[in-house]
Amino acid sequence: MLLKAKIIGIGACGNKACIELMNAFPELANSIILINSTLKDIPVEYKDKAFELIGNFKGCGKERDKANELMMQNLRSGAFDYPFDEDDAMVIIVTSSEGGTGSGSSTLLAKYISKVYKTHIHFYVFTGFGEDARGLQNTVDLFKEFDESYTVQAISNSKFLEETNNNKIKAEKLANKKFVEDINILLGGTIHESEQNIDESDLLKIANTSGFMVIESVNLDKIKNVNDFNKRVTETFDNSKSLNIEPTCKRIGTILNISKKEEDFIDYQNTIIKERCGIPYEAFNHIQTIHNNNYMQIIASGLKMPIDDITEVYEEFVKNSDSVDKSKDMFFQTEFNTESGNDFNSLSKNSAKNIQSAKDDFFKEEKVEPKPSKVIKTLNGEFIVNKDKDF
Ligand SMILES: Nc1nc2c(ncn2[C@@H]2O[C@H](COP(=O)(O)OP(=O)(O)OP(=O)(O)O)[C@@H](O)[C@H]2O)c(=O)[nH]1
Ligand SMILES: [Mg+2]
Repeated sequence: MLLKAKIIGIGACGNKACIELMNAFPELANSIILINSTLKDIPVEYKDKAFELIGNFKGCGKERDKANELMMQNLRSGAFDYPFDEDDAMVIIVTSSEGGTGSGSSTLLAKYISKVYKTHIHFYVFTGFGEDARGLQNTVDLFKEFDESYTVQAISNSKFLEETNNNKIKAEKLANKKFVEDINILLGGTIHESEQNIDESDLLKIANTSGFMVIESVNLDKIKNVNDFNKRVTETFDNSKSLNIEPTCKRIGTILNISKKEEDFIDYQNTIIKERCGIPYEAFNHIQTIHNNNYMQIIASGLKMPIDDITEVYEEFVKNSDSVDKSKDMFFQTEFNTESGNDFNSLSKNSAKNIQSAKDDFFKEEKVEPKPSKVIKTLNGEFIVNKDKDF
């Protein structure tokens, strides 16, 4: 792999997805950390990679507040810390959005790592099947807590249901497989030396761009001509498992693996990709010929956050539960300025001697008590804070 990263899977979903990753790429084992509020579901052979959050709860029962509180206790006491490595290009935090532990504790951990160690944060989120108000609320609340500096990828478990005959377990497994493929692409595992190279710093630029990211892989097996190529790219985006994107990307990387005899069948203008992802500020194209395996992998970054999807989740949530404060609709606004393009690594890592004071600052700013997350509108128009009872 070209890039080094720590990959932290939090909660049951994050744990399972990262175990899949470890099985597929054993060389990543030392970079993977599993965190949960209970380790009972983690198979014994992976327990040495796992950390159980110390506290009063074993499982957070979909309660994000409890998870946040647990994470704060563990960070504050030093029971858990990010094993800082200045060679890490990023920390990838892997979690479901609908559960408690992963959804609720991951954003605090991200904030801590970002503030104290100044390492870039990449979220990989699995949205669920949207079956209950709590899960929908957790999804909206998770997205609201993302910082604009993060890179965020999100794929939807429910988009895999069609190909599994509505079998949810199979859908989750397929989503995990997609995650494994994406991380391999993101970290440069599919890039081989060639004449048309994406190098480490190109990939770092693409990967560390703030905003939403999609990774797609187009199968170019037995491709016939340019029309066929464009058709396959179109189908890939139509069948994307990502939350929906708008054509607003800042950077695109493509990794084209094509045999000599089929290299004239490619649309090197990337017309469809630009239609779907936007005109990038910078494009990086890699071309290689490895065996007879024809494909194009696409990483588009700096996209606007998928506000339409999250608004839809929110509306579904409102339908499912009465009298919820409308201010929850306020999703952060990503601003797209015409940046200079030199900011990709502006987050220079913290030096060891600054880390303790950064920790002190972090804990001073952060309240120990979790913020109450439910605000209910009363008949006379006042807002009262309601802790957990109604949900
Ligand atoms: N893609 C995928 N999704 C999963 C997997 N396991 C659970 N999920 C999804 O995760 C959501 C439930 O969240 P979990 O990750 O189980 O919850 P948790 O973070 O452990 O939190 P609590 O148990 O509520 O404290 C649902 O939307 C599930 O569909 C998995 O292996 N892969
Ligand atoms: Mg759990």
